[in-house]
Amino acid sequence: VSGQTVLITGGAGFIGSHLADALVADNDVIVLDDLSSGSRENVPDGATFVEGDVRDEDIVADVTDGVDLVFHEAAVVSVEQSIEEPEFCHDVNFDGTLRLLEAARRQDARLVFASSAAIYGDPTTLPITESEPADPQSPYGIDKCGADQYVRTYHDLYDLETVALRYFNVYGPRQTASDYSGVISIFREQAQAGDPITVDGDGTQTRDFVHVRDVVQANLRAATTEHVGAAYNVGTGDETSIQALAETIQETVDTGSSIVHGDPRPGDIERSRADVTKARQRLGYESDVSLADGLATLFDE
Ligand code: UD2
Repeated sequence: VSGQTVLITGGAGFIGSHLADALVADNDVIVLDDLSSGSRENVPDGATFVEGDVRDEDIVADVTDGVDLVFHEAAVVSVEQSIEEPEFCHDVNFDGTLRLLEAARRQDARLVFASSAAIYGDPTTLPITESEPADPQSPYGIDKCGADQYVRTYHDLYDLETVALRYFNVYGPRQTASDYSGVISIFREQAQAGDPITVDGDGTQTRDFVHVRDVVQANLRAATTEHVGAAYNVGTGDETSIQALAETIQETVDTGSSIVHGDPRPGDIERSRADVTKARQRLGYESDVSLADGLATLFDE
């Protein structure tokens, strides 16, 4: 990707800012972010930063004027928060995506969408292929599911170049630890403080943890692929239980943290593991970062 005008929504956030880093040298990068979870320092020098919300039609019209390519990463990322505030999450995750699609249609810009493995709910078979029936179990999953369908249908209806990337559990540098952030950043902070590591339920639930570097790679490939109008899983193909994750982090950080078990989370998915064959074949995507290596570099920082 070079010589393009690129909008990254959520570009001050965890995933979007890594994408901005990868693109800023060779493209005109515009970052739209409301700083609700991202921060200004994440935005690389050379990118144009606009503070604003994807729900705001005027701002979206402004920042998309003249763009060639949109990476739509802005979202409420927490499944838990979506259960507490379903309407708010719907406005951002569903309506926000539709707004960006309309803007992309006006500009005839390619749009790459941050979809999610949450759309599959509890899958009927593992590993999960893209043809697994969608059965989301949370407002978050429902909105990502509808938005993912919209993204692909905009290709069919309007011949817009769109790609939906179904992220599995993304982790890496700049993922902040809050009540609503990803489990690795939460466990890391707990362990570093010597506090108990809080496993929800018995910890047998599994996830496919994919490093943000792999997610950036998938996005760059999606930006140039000819295989548009499609959805692709972005994971590693491995699964790790939350209990095993807690133990690894406990041992790595070694501050004497205990592991405690709380109630299972409502709407929590039992097992998740990506089949990444389609992304490999059509996008040339290959996961480069194992969980062991990804955690090692994270804890070296
Ligand atoms: C993550 C993403 C979501 C979506 C999905 C796709 C985040 C915050 N959420 O949802 O956006 O893309 O993956 O697969 O990145 N857990 C604990 N203790 C804690 C926190 C979590 O045991 O303190 C467990 C939790 O019950 C769950 C697992 O860890 O089984 C992962 O939870 P999560 O919130 O990191 O991510 P998930 O899979 O709900």
